Amino acid sequence: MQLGISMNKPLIGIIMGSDSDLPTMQGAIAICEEFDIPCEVAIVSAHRTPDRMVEYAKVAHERGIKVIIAGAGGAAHLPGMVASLTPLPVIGVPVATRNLQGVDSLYSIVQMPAGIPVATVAIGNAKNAGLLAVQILASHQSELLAKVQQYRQNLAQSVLDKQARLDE
Ligand code: RP5
Repeated sequence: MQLGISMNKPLIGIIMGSDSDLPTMQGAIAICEEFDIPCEVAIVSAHRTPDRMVEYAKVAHERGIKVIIAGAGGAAHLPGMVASLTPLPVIGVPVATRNLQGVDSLYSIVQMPAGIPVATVAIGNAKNAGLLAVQILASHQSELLAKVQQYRQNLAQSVLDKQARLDE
């Protein structure tokens, strides 16, 4: 199928319901780049292109994808529908909407009935979705696990640096 941006042998699939979700989803793309994880980016709408969604989700694991990050807004059924069609872990990103500020997206994604989980991050927090996807991959890759630990150390150091500037 014709996808959007795709690197060689992508391990993380980043999909979204509309190109209007892209600014939000950049957070996940940036994390893949930071950790040097090949990813693919595609617009896959659950209600506008349902056949494309089914096609994407059913064969993603056969193409070597290990984790899918799915962002959507409003009646955000994309992450749940994709999760129902793939054995891969799916991380949902609730995209903020104009009228309900993303509370609608959050509830649509987080309230999956038992049996088909979607790991849901905070409204608009695609960065955490990217980090969670990297950590899932890192659980069986020691080199990547070391990078995650280094990332955490850097976070801690940045707090200490801020404190040091305050103390000056
Ligand atoms: C959802 O509808 C998309 O995920 C997007 O967040 C929202 C609005 O889409 P557009 O009207 O901007 O294309 O399907």
